[in-house]
Amino acid sequence: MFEQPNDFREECDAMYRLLKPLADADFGRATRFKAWTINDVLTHLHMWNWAVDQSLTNEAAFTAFLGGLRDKLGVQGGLRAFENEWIGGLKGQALLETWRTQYQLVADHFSAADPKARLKWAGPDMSARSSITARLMETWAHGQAVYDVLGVERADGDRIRNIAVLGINTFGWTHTVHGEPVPPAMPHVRLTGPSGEVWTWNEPSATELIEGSATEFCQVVAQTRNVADTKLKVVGPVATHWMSIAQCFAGPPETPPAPGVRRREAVSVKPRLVYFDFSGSRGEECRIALHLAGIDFDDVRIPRADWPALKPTMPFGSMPVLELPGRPPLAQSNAILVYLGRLHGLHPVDAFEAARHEALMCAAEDLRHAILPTMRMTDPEQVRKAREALAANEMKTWGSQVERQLGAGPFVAGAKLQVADLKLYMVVRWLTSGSLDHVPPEVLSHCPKLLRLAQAVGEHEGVKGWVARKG
Ligand SMILES: N[C@@H](CCC(=O)N[C@@H](CS)C(=O)NCC(=O)O)C(=O)O
Repeated sequence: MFEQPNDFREECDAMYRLLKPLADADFGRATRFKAWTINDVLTHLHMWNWAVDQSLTNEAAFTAFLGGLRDKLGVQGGLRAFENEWIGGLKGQALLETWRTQYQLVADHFSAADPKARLKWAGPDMSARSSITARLMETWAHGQAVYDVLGVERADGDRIRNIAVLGINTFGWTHTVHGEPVPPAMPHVRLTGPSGEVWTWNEPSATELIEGSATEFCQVVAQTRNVADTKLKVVGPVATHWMSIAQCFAGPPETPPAPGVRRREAVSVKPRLVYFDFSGSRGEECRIALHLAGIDFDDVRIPRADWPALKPTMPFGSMPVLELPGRPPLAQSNAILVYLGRLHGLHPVDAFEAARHEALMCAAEDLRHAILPTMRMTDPEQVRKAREALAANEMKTWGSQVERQLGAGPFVAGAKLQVADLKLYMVVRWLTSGSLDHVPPEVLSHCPKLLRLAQAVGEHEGVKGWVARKG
């Protein structure tokens, strides 16, 4: 087992998550990479993912594909025209799903392969490890244009170390492909990875040196940014020249983009709260918190039918998930609420008081988890018994326990609404709504403070504003 197939899968999953909420028409948007559309990028990645899979699992099919490609390249309008014909008009979400199915196969097949196995490719044969690393690099490099056109700052993982290594290993190739002699000594390279880890290569040197963000180094060697558009510290003639022509990919010499040409579009990127398309439970409490915090966010609602495909790409296979520009996705409703609460004055500053609120929020989650199995039962009689038992025991006990922890109110902290109140409100609203079969709406009638809290949240101007806004 080697790590690159999984790194490849994670890079693809991240882009899948980015693209899944888009409308079909959005895939036609032209990027800053040779005006390729998002459809073009996915088609290109998909065809070569398919090809690498053939190379691993069915060499004869790969050879036939390559022969066909070479025959047609001469008579057709180049590789893009070939790829367009190959994909047969597939576009938008349908293309996205096809790309996803194939990248998963590639990741599965390479995970089971011998990393040293020699595989055929368009250029010289490569090891399985190099082949899948090249697919990771291609996905990441072409992905940059997609993130850029959508105005999203990508949250990289340390898996980009694979691309940095490719950049280092292609120092000689970069010069050779440009018809230049390879300098006898490489500059010292010192990069900081996305996690803060520092990676170094070659002998320390103050006179030939490249230093800075690993992401920016990878962008330069993959030619998705001009070095002048980065904050990399580049010292010495060898380092300076290398960074001006670096090319970590095969093929003829390519000229890096001119300064300023490849960049993130200046669209204002809103935070996104991703959840199912209904106005309750963990998603709704996070939406209300965002609204109370005054944050303009995209309320992304995932249709049930799309969930099975998205589930494995979520941090914990569940929603809600909060996506902030340049950050990895944040899951777990309590973590989201506390994060928002801390930043926007909706959570106590005092550490102990904050922990007390968090305990109430955890208890609300415990109760939800106790109810969950009854949502999956199919036998009506079994549901009835289980719900009646819950109403008589866990729900009553939970209500009494929370009640004991409430003060003069109306909210947990007194006069000021906090995220813990939103959590309790959403659970109380659910239990007392009559929508949970066999749970009487009076189930919490022994908890006047808790009921008053829920009423006060429902009557809070900000909360009412959110509800009214959603109609
Ligand atoms: N502990 C998690 C639980 C998340 C959770 O179970 N979410 C439900 C919706 S409320 C979900 O995603 N269900 C679909 C699934 O698990 O496949 C949290 O608080 O966010």
